[in-house]
Amino acid sequence: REEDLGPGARVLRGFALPHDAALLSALQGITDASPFRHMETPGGFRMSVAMTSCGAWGWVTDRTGYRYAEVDPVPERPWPTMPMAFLQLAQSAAARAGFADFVPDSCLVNRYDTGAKMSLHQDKDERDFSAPIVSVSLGLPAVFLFGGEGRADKPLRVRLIHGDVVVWGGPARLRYHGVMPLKPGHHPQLGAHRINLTFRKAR
Ligand code: MD5
Ligand code: FE
Repeated sequence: REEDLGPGARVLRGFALPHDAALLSALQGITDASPFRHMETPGGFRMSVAMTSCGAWGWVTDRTGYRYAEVDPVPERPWPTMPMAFLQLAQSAAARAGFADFVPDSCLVNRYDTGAKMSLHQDKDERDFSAPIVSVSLGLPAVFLFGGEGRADKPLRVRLIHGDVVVWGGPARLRYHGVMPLKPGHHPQLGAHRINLTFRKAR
């Protein structure tokens, strides 16, 4: 139930399954305080993925650019604290993949509704690329695009389902990646949605 997608990229199939109820319960607390919203890119496009964050730093985008912010601009309050269940899962997954001391200070929560997608991009807004990124898939399945070091490199397609965790580090940390448009469907816990928890060390 573990496979390397390439150097530095390991899938832990079902790793989050024993914790899914605790994760979803904690997520409700986060979205009560900092609701999902569709942010605007610097180029003026509305993102199809709805987002919120928890932890000291939340990733935001608006007409002025992409950045990490300590204050959620929607309620104009700090982001919700990272729940212990989130932190423990991220740390144990990172350790399992060989990153012993991962201390994320940010968890971006992405909600994909039918048709929502993420175009190929790199995660470059963090200060230290030596820390890995841990991503937890919940709800509907999605086809993840795992590209190369250049935008034009043909991506590998990886199906990620509820409970799968991927740890991206070392040589995979700056690879291009994206998510194909979400197919319609129904998940017993999340209905028509896919949720991805993206744990990062921002600062
Ligand atoms: C998602 N989110 O499924 C993904 C999971 C984002 C984002 O891409 O920026 O919110 S994180 C996937 C990731 C991170 C860092 C490196 C690589 C993949 N990679 O090398 O492919 O919503
Ligand atoms: Fe990304």
